[in-house]
Amino acid sequence: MIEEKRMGKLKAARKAAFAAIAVLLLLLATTLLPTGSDNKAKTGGDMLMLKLSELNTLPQAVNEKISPVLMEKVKEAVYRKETGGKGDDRIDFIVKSKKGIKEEISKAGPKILNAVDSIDGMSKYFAVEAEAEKVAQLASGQEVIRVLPRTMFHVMLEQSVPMVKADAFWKGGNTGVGVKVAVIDTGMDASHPMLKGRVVAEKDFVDGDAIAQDDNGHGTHVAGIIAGSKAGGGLMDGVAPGAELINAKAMDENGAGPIDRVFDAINWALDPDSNPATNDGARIISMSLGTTDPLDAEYENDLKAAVSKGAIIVVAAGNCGPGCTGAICPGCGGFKGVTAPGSSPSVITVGAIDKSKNVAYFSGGGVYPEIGVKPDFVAPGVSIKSSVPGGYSLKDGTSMAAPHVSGAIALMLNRTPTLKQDDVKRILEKTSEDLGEPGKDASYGFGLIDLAKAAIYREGVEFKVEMAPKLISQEVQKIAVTVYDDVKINSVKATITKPNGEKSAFDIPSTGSGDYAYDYTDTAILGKYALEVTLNYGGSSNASKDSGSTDESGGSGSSGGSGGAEASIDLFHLASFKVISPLGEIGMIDEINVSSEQRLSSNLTGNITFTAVKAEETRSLSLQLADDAGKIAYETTQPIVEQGLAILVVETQKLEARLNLMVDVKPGN
Ligand SMILES: [Ca+2]
Ligand SMILES: [Ca+2]
Ligand SMILES: [Ca+2]
Repeated sequence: MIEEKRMGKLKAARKAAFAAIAVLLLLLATTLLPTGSDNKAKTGGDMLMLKLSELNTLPQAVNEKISPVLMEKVKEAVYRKETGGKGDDRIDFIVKSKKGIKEEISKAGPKILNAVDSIDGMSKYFAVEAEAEKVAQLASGQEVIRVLPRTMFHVMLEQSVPMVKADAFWKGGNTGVGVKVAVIDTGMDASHPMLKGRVVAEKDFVDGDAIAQDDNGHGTHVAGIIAGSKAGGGLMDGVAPGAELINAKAMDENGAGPIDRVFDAINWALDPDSNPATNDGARIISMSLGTTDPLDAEYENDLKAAVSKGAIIVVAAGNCGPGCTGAICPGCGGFKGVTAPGSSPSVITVGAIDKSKNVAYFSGGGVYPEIGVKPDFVAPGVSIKSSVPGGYSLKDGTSMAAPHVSGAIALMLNRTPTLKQDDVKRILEKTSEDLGEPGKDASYGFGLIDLAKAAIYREGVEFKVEMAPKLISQEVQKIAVTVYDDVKINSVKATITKPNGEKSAFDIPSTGSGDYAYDYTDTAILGKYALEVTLNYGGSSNASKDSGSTDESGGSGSSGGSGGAEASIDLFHLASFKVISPLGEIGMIDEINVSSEQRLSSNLTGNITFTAVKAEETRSLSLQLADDAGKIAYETTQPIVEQGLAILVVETQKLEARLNLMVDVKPGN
């Protein structure tokens, strides 16, 4: 609700500011203005300064609700107005508020352009048009959460599919069938031979109707890269020719669209029939759009909400790369780096490379505080051939690179439907071809996605290591490795780091199909042993038949090679086990918890608990508490019986006894 009382307070605050500044300006005017300068100039100056000052002296509670980016726009508009500059002082902005207060917002004066649920469904975004000054008034409304810029996105401008090696998935029968990919763009020509039968849902958020026609060409091009198919008579296949497209038109014929429309499109794409019980929502949201404006944290939360609802968001890195100079990259206006929302940590960001795997001059990248390196990956984005209304055309841009990754993820989800965004990102990270500087870098991210590697990548359940978590000294540790998938295993190697830091490396030999076992006998030293098992598999499928089980792993750094040969992949499993004395764990206790406080004070009872290792054995436990000078302040010895969890109650008389616990378990009689 826009509260009248608060509005009153705000006006009062403005008046006070007005008075204070008026005095100050009078002084300035008399000292600084050249003599003879006319009244008009003086008045103009006064007006401007006063207005801007008002904005600078808003009550803190109001000011905090206004996005800094929007505040800059407000000041610009006020400046324009006061200096008699061209343009309207009415601006578009967004009021984020509790739901159901549309009327209150209307009453406050602005024209409501759009009303969209936030993606977490908890609040509402009202896109409004009003005088710039209304921003402060609206921010003072009690039910208003934040007043934000109406961030405008713009779309960014092919044999590229073989470069990401999509056929590795196709051969396994995974072409994206059953996976829905939403494309938030300029619409699609659904009758194009390449897209025939591929579009399962569409909505137009520009016209507000049910037909999301493409009046620009960009969306049809992007759609063809993701899920175009020869099946309907198309010239070529996209990355995931079996995937289903959700056509959400949020961008107009000029390729521009405000953020509320984009969010509206995302909300719809996640559940097109507005029935949570039906499974018609997009798993992947592909956005080849961006803005050079920073994205408000409030909007970031919506992207995060979409991901937590199970969506995987793929965004172009934008076309404001380091090679951009004025005329070449007209949309950048001097900005260099990754455009938003590509710059968001909540999305998978894609840059563009050419056919020689060199980063495109326009491909955005950078290292950002708290976010790290962007983009995350690169994909082909120079001279990409795909569908446009009425035919085909070549286009350049990270807009073309992002849909390669969206299509790739559709293939991955076809094979493993349970993958979430983090899983997908991790698998692509582990399998991408590192380009440029070693490791993740601001030009290439983790590198060029490599679906030949991703198609054979296994993790988790498919590779299991079993052994005893605890051993008595001199016992044999039996390490068993089970491989569940029908893949060619090159080697299973292990390294054990003993408690004294010594390492021993050995092969774990095969004991039958998918089974590997090794008896480790060097267990004399008490303590924790770290085990690392490295499973190497894959490699050229031709070589695999002949080489049998010999070790010829190319290592993790081996490249994809040519002719579609598969690279080998290392998988790691880390584990540890403990070797204890036959008498139990002398001097070692798994867990010690003081359940009261870290400092024991006078008359405080502290509970010290520890987990017993060997039951049915009586021990005694002595506990010493030392004071600041290191002196023993308290000492007790009590017999305890270890059965599961033993509890020792300690009472201390001394104030602030320090928690220098020295707990020593000795075998009892
Ligand atoms: Ca339409
Ligand atoms: Ca549904
Ligand atoms: Ca690199």
